Amino acid sequence: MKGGSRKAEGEKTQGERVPRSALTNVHLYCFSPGGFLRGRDPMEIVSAQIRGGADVIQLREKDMSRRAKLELGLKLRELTEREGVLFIVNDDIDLAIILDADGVHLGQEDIPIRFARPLLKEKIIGISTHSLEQVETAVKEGADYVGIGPVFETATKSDREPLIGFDLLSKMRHVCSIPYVAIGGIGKDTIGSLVEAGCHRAAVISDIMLAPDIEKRCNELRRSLV
Ligand code: TZP
Ligand code: MG
Repeated sequence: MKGGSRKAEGEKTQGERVPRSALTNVHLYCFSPGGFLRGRDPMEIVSAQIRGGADVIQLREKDMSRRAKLELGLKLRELTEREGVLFIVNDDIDLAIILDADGVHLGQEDIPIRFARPLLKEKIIGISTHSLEQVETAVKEGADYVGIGPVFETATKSDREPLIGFDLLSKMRHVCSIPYVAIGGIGKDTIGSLVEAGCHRAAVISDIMLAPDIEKRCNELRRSLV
């Protein structure tokens, strides 16, 4: 693992599986390339994010067959385990179990936590939320973290919910007892206002995928969050 600052936090050692409690130290939440691949090597994109300080890699591939996701997921599992980075699978509980991922990320329309938990046991369950009510429900039902957004306009998710507003984002540290990760339109030009609102965890897709130097951009973003 290259992230010296993360090692200094004393949480992860190379080659050791990352515990669920590592969520506390998550700042930069990153993704597999999805629609941003553009002829590049997906593993190189993810490796660059990890070198730049990604704390989480989520396998999020909306247009891949499950077989292709399995194949990419096997490589990502190996890489993230070696580097001491959390590995989360989007949407697909079966695939998270097959890959022995650290957890799964579920949306409001996916399988509810009460059905997912018995299958996932100690694994991490993250839930996408878009309102205070959804946050409270996710916490009550036993989510390990929530995603909260979209914070800003984004072209990455076509079926996105309305923007959550800074009122809710600023309130989150008082009303949400589990780690929360802001998402939607976050990048080098917007991350400062997130931190001003008391949020130190961000999930970022396009700003990283479209950056001329992915490692450098991740490094900048992560340094803004701590
Ligand atoms: N959920 C809410 S907004 C979003 C998701 C998955 C997309 C975030 O992508 P970007 O490019 O960082 O705005
Ligand atoms: Mg989903």
